[in-house]
Amino acid sequence: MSEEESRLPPGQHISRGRPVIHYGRVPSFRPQTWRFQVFGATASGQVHEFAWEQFSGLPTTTLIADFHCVTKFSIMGNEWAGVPASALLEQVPPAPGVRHVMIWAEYGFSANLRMSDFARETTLFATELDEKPLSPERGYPVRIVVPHLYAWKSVKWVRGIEYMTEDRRGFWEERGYHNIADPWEEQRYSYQEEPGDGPP
Ligand SMILES: Nc1nc2c(c(=O)[nH]1)N[C@H]1C(S)=C(S)[C@@H](COP(=O)(O)O)O[C@H]1N2
Ligand SMILES: [Mo]
Repeated sequence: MSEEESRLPPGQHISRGRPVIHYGRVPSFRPQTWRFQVFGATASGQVHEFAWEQFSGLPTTTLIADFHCVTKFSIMGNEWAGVPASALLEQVPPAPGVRHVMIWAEYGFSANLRMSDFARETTLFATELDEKPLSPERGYPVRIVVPHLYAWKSVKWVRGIEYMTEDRRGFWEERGYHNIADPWEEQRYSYQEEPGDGPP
């Protein structure tokens, strides 16, 4: 077994290339009108908006991580750079009862995360892959990367986050995929959920 194979979650194989997958069209980026919104249960009770100039001025970090698609291929050793989720939590703190976060993208695509997954050190709003700006089909100008969960949670073309006191399913979670999506537990489908894993 190679070193990379030893990093594979159960049922996954290493992809040769770097496939691009998403539902729908690739949106175009208009820096003048683009806004990143933090809304829902913010501590201030207000919606916070970042223009592209502001968002791209936030402190960044880098992360090397593997990427596991629920369709069973994994892309190993991606080098991401971007704004850590923790920086956003500091900039716009959530209200005390917030336990979940919805990630919102262009065209209304969404994915939900538990706050504990969102707040992980390795959760990043990536603006670069392998030292270059993201390509349009990989999420330009910004995608979230949540490397410890199946890759549909790594939403491309992110436009905002919603702080939530109650859990709610996102786009794929409503369509039969697991609410939590831990690849090490092979949490692929919603029928595998245990009580407490998702909203009733
Ligand atoms: N906005 C958006 N983000 C998305 C998707 C999508 O359909 N729309 N698909 C997800 C899925 S299923 C996967 S596997 C990864 C693929 O990322 P990649 O195209 O960079 O390989 O993006 C995720 N992010
Ligand atoms: Mo996927």
